[in-house]
Amino acid sequence: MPAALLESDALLIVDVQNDFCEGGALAVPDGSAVVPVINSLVDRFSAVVLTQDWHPGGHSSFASSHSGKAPFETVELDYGTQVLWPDHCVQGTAGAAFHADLQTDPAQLTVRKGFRKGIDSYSAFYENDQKTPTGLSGALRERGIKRVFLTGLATDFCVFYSALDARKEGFEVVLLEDACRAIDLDGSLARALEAMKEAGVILLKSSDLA
Ligand code: VGL
Ligand code: ZN
Repeated sequence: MPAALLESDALLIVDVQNDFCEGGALAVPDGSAVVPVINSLVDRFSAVVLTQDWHPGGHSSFASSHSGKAPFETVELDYGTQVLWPDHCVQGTAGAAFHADLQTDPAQLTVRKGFRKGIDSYSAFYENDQKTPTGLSGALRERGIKRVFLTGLATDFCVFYSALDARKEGFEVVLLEDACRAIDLDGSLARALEAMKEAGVILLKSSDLA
């Protein structure tokens, strides 16, 4: 089922940052493999948006901010259960920079997220309280975007929550599976793929684009 690209399509490149790639603080297995795939796509879309995980030091999603807690344990925050992570993507650090080989020049907008100390933000659209918008929906709508193609890291966290929120916001959503890689914590990848399919997200490969 090849998909022909339209003017009303946007490419969303989620968190292709050094800390999520090999050697980074929260490395996603094979994370940098998404870079050449995404680079082959950026010139095919007229709307290209990057997201950048962008935490202040001491962020509430860091295990180091909770005494007695280790990375990948959970904690209850005001807005619900939060997975705790190693310190990562701290504002202005090399780990927060985009992968050096990622072609960022064609992107017109960068959405930074997770910059409020007390609240994490996986989704490119809403923070983890599911109420605080990033402004991305409005930006896409004002440009006439109807369909969002999702790529980047990690399939089962930031890409996943972005996909669900994009559906809630009324966009058609395509997940380009070979342009994403997962953290896969306790089966989170399988759960995310199932939930995305249920929400009407279409799973394709970059080679399916006509
Ligand atoms: C992400 C965990 C914490 C992601 C960001 O980009 O998927 N995951 N911060
Ligand atoms: Zn983060």
